[in-house]
Amino acid sequence: MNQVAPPCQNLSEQVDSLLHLLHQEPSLRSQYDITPIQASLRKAISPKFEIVFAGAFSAGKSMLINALLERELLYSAEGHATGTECYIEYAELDKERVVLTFLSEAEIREQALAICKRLGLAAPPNIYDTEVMNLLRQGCEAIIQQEGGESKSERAKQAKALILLLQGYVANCDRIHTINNATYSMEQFDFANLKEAASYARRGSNSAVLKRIEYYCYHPLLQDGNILIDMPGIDAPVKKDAELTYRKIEDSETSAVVCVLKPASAGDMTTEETELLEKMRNNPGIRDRVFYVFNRIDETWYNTQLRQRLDDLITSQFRDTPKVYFARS
Ligand SMILES: Nc1nc2c(ncn2[C@@H]2O[C@H](COP(=O)(O)OP(=O)(O)OP(=O)(O)O)[C@@H](O)[C@H]2O)c(=O)[nH]1
Ligand SMILES: [Mg+2]
Repeated sequence: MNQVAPPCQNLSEQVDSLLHLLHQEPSLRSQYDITPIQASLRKAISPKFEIVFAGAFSAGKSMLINALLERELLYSAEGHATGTECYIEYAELDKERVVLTFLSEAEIREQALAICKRLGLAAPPNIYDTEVMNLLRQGCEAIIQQEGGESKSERAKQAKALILLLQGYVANCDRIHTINNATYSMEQFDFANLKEAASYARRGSNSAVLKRIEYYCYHPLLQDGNILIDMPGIDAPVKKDAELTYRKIEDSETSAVVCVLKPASAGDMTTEETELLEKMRNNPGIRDRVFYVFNRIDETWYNTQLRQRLDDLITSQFRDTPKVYFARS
């Protein structure tokens, strides 16, 4: 009797030949985006489980990841702390490392011109000219002064974002390439450990020009292909940071989302948190893979009034959700 081959044998070749056939048929070729198929194939062959941590700024996403990994890896602080996508993947103890990926000059220019447009500043053809940079910086400083401080209004926040972007470019220009995203390992930066790299990438001028940072670190939690992804807050002052988080949640590579909420400390959810929840619940692709964490529970537990408000919130808005966790990181 013939033995039946297991269905996943030669999966890669089988999928490749199907994609090849698809490509040969002109009427089908342009209709299908093969990227999600390739992503699924990669996952099937070498299973990776990308877990995205999303939520408002200061909800405690980075600290929760640090608590899970039992080490102070990610930069965590009051205010807006994380400024770039952080991937944390498994490595053997003696092979721990960090890889930093920078934006390209073209991407930085595109961002700078988009902010100029929003601010109504004249968009110059060459933002990398020293004189143009000085003029832009002065323009932004004048806006911040008019608005009464760098976080006083949306306009002031945008002006501050442009200043950080230009500062980040000047500080890192020898590492930034024209079109490509340059990558560097921690040795090239002289970082003694992963934590030093995390501190370099905290929100500010460096993070403004970083595309992502990958930590390869040892922890049993990561061993089976789990990748933890820390994101900037959904209400981060720089719009592109928040957009990045929304895009990542909907990315075909994303396997699960840990939604870190902070009403535990205030009793209510913010507008941005409600919006995040609605977007996830309306997205059939991810809504069954969202876990809710009520962080900062220590600030609620012994306060009867806050605890009652949190209970009310959970019974009214998370009634049908079996995956609710309380955390103190
Ligand atoms: N009391 C209390 N404070 C916490 C808890 N978790 C985090 N914090 C504090 O909250 C602040 C913000 O924590 P982060 O982990 O940086 O918050 P985040 O969500 O990563 O913030 P962004 O990176 O800005 O989006 C830090 O000063 C932490 O010490 C908690 O469970 N309880
Ligand atoms: Mg953070």
